[in-house]
Amino acid sequence: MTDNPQPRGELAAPKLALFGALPAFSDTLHVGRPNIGDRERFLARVNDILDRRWLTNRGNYVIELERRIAEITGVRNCVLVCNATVGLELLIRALSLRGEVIVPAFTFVATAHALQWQEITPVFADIDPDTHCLDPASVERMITAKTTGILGVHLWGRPCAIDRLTGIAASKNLELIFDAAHAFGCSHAGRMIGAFGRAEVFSFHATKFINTFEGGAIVTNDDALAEKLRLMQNFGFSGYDNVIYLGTNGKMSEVCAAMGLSNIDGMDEIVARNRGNYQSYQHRLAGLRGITMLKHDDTERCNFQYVVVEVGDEAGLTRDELIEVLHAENIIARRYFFPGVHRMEPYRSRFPDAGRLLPVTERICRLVLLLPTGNAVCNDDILRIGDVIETALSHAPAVRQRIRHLNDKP
Ligand code: T4K
Repeated sequence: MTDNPQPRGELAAPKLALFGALPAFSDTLHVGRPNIGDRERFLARVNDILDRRWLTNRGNYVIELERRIAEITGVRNCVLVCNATVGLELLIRALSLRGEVIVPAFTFVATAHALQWQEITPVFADIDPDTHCLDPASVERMITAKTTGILGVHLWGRPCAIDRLTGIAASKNLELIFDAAHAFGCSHAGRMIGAFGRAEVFSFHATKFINTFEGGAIVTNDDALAEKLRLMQNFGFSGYDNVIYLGTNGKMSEVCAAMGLSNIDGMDEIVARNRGNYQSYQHRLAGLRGITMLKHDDTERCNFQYVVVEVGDEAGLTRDELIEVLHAENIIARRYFFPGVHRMEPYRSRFPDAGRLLPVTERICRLVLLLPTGNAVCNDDILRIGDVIETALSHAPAVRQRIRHLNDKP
């Protein structure tokens, strides 16, 4: 018995929670469930931290994690920070960016906020419909006399059009930096992400491929820039009692670094699990009308941290209707990065018409759906998620009618 039965004489009810069936999952399944590496190794490191009573301020684990990240990315300098947002803010400030910087609007809001926080205007360029990353042609159109830089985002771990952006930045004398929050462990043209532009910033937030609870890293081959970032991240201290620069507190703690090291120890297994999940989704969703999965380049390294699906018109249900179906089944799919940063404050008040210049961003914001993956999700879960999607699509008119009915409820 449902608490809100389908009206009589309506379309036949499919077996979905929206119609009163038991949800497909009794526990909720999340996008961004943290990957947890080797628990014992992590706890051993925590014990060591407690024994040594060295909790933060560039302890052994921070130094070791910086070394490991520099090694993995093949970049000379790694500066760990408390999160990627602060990492971006430090980098933008260290490079003395000002005026306008070109960014995508299809990104997490932190990319634009990091600029605006320093009173730099983020100017939104459109994205490529296939990669969801900055469209270089749109970037070129957005350059003005006030532009000082380009901040690309390797969304979903897919590299930006790095070569074309590098060419544009060089020809216009602009700084080029990357928000690589999603792209640790990914490569472009055989080189690891981290090595491009003047510097790149990774996120190690709990929801990321490798997490340090909260955390991030700035990586660069520019030694002078790294030195400056190190000072800025630690109040400008150069040794005891000697402050030589304006700084803030952007440090990572030892326990966070210990978590990062334990996750990096298990990095290959995390990638293997993510890749397996990605392939399972590919098989299960293949042939479902209107459902397209974002592809990765097989010749490059990828962390497969995000399973990104577009729900096209042919699906018979909108992305938002499908989300309602999934949430009722306790599958907490997400519509990242809806509605687009240009439609969030303070940007939407300042540039109310920005969307007119961002047709691809506007369309992709309506279509994209992220499905749960990571080491908390197994093959059976994916088959069940596929069943839910297939059932919903094959009963699209009834599902749509049911959603309207539920939403009309007084
Ligand atoms: N640039 C880009 C392109 C980014 O995507 C991000 C962060 C940044 C920059 C900034 O990096 P950080 O400064 O954060 O290092 C989440 C994350 O908070 C955010 O870090 C991330 N991007 C973004 C894509 O996702 P929300 O608002 O979606 O978080 P929330 O609380 O809804 O969590 C997401 C899902 O993860 C939920 O369904 C629950 C699950 N979850 C989350 C946490 C924290 C867990 O299962 N366990 C957990 O501990 O932003």
